[in-house]
Amino acid sequence: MEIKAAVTHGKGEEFKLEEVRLDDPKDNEVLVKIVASGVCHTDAVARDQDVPVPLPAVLGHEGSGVVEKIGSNVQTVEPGDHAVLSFSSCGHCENCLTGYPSYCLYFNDLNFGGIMNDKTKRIHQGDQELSTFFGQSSFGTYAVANARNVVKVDKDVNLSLLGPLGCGIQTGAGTVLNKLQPKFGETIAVYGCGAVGLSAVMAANIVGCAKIIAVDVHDSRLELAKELGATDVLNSKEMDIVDEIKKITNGGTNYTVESTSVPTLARYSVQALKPLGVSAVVGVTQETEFNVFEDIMAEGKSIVGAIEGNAIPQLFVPKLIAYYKAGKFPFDKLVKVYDFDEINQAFKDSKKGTTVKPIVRI
Ligand code: FXY
Ligand code: ZN
Repeated sequence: MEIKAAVTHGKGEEFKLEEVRLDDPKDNEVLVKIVASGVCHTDAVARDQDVPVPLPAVLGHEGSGVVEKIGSNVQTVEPGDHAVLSFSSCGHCENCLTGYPSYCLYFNDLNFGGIMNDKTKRIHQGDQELSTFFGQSSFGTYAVANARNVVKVDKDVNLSLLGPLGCGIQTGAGTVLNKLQPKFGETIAVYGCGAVGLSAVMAANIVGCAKIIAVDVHDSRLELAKELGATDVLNSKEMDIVDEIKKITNGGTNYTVESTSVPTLARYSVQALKPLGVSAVVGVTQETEFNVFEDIMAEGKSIVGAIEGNAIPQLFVPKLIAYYKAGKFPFDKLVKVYDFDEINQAFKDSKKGTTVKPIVRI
């Protein structure tokens, strides 16, 4: 079928809205009429080729929409269902089989390699094949995705807001609820108040953390963090945050979520823990320095990684939606909606920090 998509032709180039052809879904796949798509930093990373997704490509990996057609083997959704699209995984490797699809052994190929699960592509323009991103390419009017990427969601919520639950919001909330699992009354610091960090703040609030300390350089985001449940907010431009966190908590927090990708903050996130504390790094930090003995070993601390909040999207996203409906996970406060032809502006605002989570209405 002919669809309209935001095509990325070359490294760092602006998205261009163009006609492309989309193949029919294969046996294990689903055709989804996209209603909206979140904008995630990882789309910009792919556009700028900091991760070499083969170009040309149709990016977008936080799609939401209505199921239009299903392949002959698909049993999990049917036409007319509302759906959120999440990341790709193979379903048969050891990590998929043990309930950790975001550590799928083929994660990089399937999400960043431009291909679908059967290693072929679905999007064409003239005689060129375009890459699929995260098995969905949600910056288009329709998307074909493997059924494993598709999460059926309730129909009584605004579908156009739900796409980010498939990546950024799932990452932040899942890092707290699935990976760190703080107990009621424990303490946590969250570095970075973007969509990932603020979702971690909301999750810590759900758990009942006694101290939720949000750290950022933008006062407006710190204000929003307070509204979402942060008990204390720190502007890291104005103070030594390790000292300050230790003061507030009488020696450090039990947990940290580091979502900024700023290398020094990865180290601080460990230093500001109390003994035996755990820091989860979810910002893509390449290198930083630790004094392994002082920073980690001597106080029995851990630093751990997490991808996509250790979530199984089909289980986790509906839970987040239930909390949203109950008023306990107000992720809509992070969102600003743009028209499809404003997609480049949406990325600019996200980079500037004026919009926390842009969503483009397709
Ligand atoms: O945007 C989604 N999450 C990613 C899977 C996080 C890892 C990104 C690695 C490359 C930028
Ligand atoms: Zn993402």
